[in-house]
Amino acid sequence: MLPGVQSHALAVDDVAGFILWADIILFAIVVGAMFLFVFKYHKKRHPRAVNIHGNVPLEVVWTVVPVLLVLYMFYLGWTGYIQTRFTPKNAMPVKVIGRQWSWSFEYANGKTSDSMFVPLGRPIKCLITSVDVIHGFYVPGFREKQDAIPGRVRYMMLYPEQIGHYEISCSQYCGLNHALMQTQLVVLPVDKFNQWLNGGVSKEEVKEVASGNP
Ligand SMILES: [Cu+2]
Repeated sequence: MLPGVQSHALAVDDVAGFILWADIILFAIVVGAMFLFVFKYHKKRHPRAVNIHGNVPLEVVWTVVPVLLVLYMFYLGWTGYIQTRFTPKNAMPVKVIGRQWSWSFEYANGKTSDSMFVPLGRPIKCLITSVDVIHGFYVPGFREKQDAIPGRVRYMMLYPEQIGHYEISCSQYCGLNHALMQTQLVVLPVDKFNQWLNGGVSKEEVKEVASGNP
């Protein structure tokens, strides 16, 4: 898995890790008990089967424990999710447009680009749409994705916390060249970003600035 590059990504990894370990432990308990019972209650040792009519404490335990586990998973997932739904006042809007088969980005001053450039430390409100079929705007390093739906604008928050280049791809199968629908999210120092936004430097130059990081 790619390294997570923002606190939200780490929250997602925490939930995935918790669920994975809960699964491994529950799997070991269930399969372990199965093998134990096959051995312990083999007909050689228990020639006569005994009928059991319920066990209230046991039933309470196997109801309450899974409910608590699932609620805790929900809590972890929810707290991570709301981080991506909350829009801070200083958020910068960037239009994200999906098409067969490329992404383009549009800034408030009308500048457009085929790679996404964002300044370090400023929340980015991606306003995501599509001009043809359904695409999925996906930034794996940030553990975030949002469908791009024709005729609708959906949003997704990004919190760039490290300078660097990050992969962007399409997460909805959208036709022949779906797999090639890739570009980059480039997180720049604020001054470089502003220079690029106002046409002072080329995208090759600013990409150079952010290289050396992931
Ligand atoms: Cu697509």
